Formats: sequence, C-alpha cells, structure tokens
Amino acid sequence: MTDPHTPTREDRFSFGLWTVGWQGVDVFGGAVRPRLDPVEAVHRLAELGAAAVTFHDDDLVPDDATREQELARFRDALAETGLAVEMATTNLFGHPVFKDGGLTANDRGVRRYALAKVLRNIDVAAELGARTYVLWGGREGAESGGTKDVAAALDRYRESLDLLCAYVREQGRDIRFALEPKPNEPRGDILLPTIGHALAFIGELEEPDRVGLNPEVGHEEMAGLNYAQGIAQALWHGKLFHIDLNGQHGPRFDQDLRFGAGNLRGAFWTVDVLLGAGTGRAYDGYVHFDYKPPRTEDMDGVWETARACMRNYLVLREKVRAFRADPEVADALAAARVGELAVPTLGDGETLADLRAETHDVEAMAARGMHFERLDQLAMEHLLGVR
Ligand code: DIG
Ligand code: MN
Ligand code: MN
Repeated sequence: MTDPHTPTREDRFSFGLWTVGWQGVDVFGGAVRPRLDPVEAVHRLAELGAAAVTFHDDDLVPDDATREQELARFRDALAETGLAVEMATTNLFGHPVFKDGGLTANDRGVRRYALAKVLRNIDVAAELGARTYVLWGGREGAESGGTKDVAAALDRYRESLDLLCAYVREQGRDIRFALEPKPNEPRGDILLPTIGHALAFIGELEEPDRVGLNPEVGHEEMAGLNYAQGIAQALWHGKLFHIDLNGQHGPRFDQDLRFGAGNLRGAFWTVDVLLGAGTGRAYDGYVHFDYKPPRTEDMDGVWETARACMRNYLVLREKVRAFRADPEVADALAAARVGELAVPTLGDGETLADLRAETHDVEAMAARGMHFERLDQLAMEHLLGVR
C-alpha cells in the first residue's frame, strides 16, 4: 500500500526555485551549499511529487549573457517533467541598487529601473503560463522616520500597481497580482506590513479586482498575528490569490522553516481554513512553499525538507478532515454554538425598533458557558493523533 502522505500532482504542491536553491547564506555567514541549477530543481521537485515551481527573475535568468539559453533549458525541463510555472515574482531586494527599495525608492531612477525589471519578468511569466505575479516589497520601507514620506511612497506603490495592471490588461493577459506583506527584515519597517495594511491599500487602486494577497505564515507571525485568521479574512474579501507556507516560532527574525516545523497548532488551523472545512469558503490555488532549508543541511537535507513540507501538509490535511468528520466534534461545535454565528443578528422583516423592544435576561446569558475548551481539546487530540 502506498504511503497515504505521498504527494501527487493533484495536491498541487508548488515550490519557489529560491527555496531548495537557498545556499544557506545568513547575516553572519556565507554560502554552505553550491548554487542549484534550476533545471535540476525542476527534475528533483517533480520526482518528489510537486506540481509546479515559481521563481524570481534572478533565480532563473540572473545574467543577460545566458538568458535565452537558460530559458530554453528551463522550458525543456518543464516539458520533460510536466511541471507548471504557476507564479513568478521579481527580485527587487538583492542587488545594492535596491538598498532603499525599488518601487518606492526615494531615487526616481531606481524606481524607473525597478518598474522596468518587473515588466520584463512579467513577460517571461506570461510566456511560461504563470497566472499570479507576486510583489514582495522586502526593501520598501525605512529605518528612520524622516527618510521615507509614507504617503508619497504609497502614491508611488499605487502608481506602479496601476501601471502594471494596465500593462497586463492591455496585453490581454490573464495575470493577477498578489502583494506579500511582511512587517520588517530586511528593512527596519516595511511598507504594507500585514494582511490588513495590504487589503486597505488594494482598495485605493484603479483595478482592485486584479490585485490580491500572497500572505506568508512567518510574516504574519513575526507581527504577532494569527495567520489562519488573516487568510480567513483574505478569503472573506476574495483576495487570497496565493500563499507562502512555511514555519515560524513567533515574533523573531524570519525563520522560513519548513511548513509545520514552527507553530504546529497554527499550521493545523491554517490547513483547516485553506480547506474551507468549517466555512465552505476554500482556497483554490496552489499549495506553495516559501521556506529556506537551514544552513545545517547538505543537498540531501534540502530534498528532505522539501519532501517534509508536502508530507506535513498531507498529514495535517488528513487530521483536519478527521476532526471535521468526528461526530463528537459536531456535538462540540453545536454546544459552542459556532453555527449560530452564521445566523443574521436581525431577523427577516424585523426592524431595529423590534430589536430594541426585546427584553434580555443579561445575567442568564452571562452565566452561560461557551464549551470552547472541549472543542479545542478535541482538535488538539486529533493533532496529537489520539483520536
Ligand atoms: C520572501 O518571503 C518573499 C520573496 O522570497 C519573494 O519575493 C516572495 C515570493 O513568494 N516571498
Ligand atoms: Mn519569509
Ligand atoms: Mn514569501
């Protein structure tokens, strides 16, 4: 019997080339692993069961001198393996020119170069079939309050998004943009730091329907926020266009651990939200991982982490499904009156005057227990594997 936690293409797992290609660099040390050829990454990820890959321009075509040759090799590998390219993005953070950001750099020349760099990779993304284009503004921000006029920066961000939306619209391309929030690192404070900030910003754009979110687990948790709740709100807005799954141990530097290796309870509820198990509002995109194999690992360790990302997701999916199918959970949900929240507060045909005329036994309501702990314990026991 095959292992039930073996990924298949139908699971739609996807990895950034920069994840398994991460050379283990950190602030205090250089590379511990050699550069990984994107072609090898495609073949290895296909062997592991992934369905797609994603990339920054600089991951795939860092050098104009070899651009066409590298693109040709990459296309061949995709054809040989059947892997899709489902998302692309631009590296607007690595080169020193982006030391003060790209699309919101004070230096107008840098902003113009950054916008051209995004447009160039959108063309590649479209040609490879990607339907989502991510913008992570890792360097869009500041270390000091006086150095960045936030209102002007948001004007420039909006200008760029409006121009990019117009570009793909006029090209007739079926591409949507997904903003990726992060509160800090590498900048002291990054613009659009959370899901909430990004949602508010999207509302100010000329074509808001073409712009959504690519929330990352660790980035919300760095801000001390609950990722599962955040993506539930993004789904509620119809803005969960893509996801970056990984692991994080609360507010500290961005750990980019393999999925499940950080806040495991949070990962359980994240999968519950993605499956729409409790709400019927499910995420319908690729299950994408944006993580960094730790510096401690050799290439065998890198492939183990990729395998584990998918395996952990499948194990959690099985546990969430068992939780939602458990009759004792159904009873506990009823006792906690979770379903009652879906009932409109004002009844059909009722007026506010009717509502205000109603009398309440406030003390009796106050005395009613909510029975939440029983429900949460059941979830924990499913996670712990004792149910
Ligand atoms: C980091 O979390 C960012 C960059 O790796 C990239 O721009 C984006 C893609 O998902 N995530
Ligand atoms: Mn991260
Ligand atoms: Mn990310």
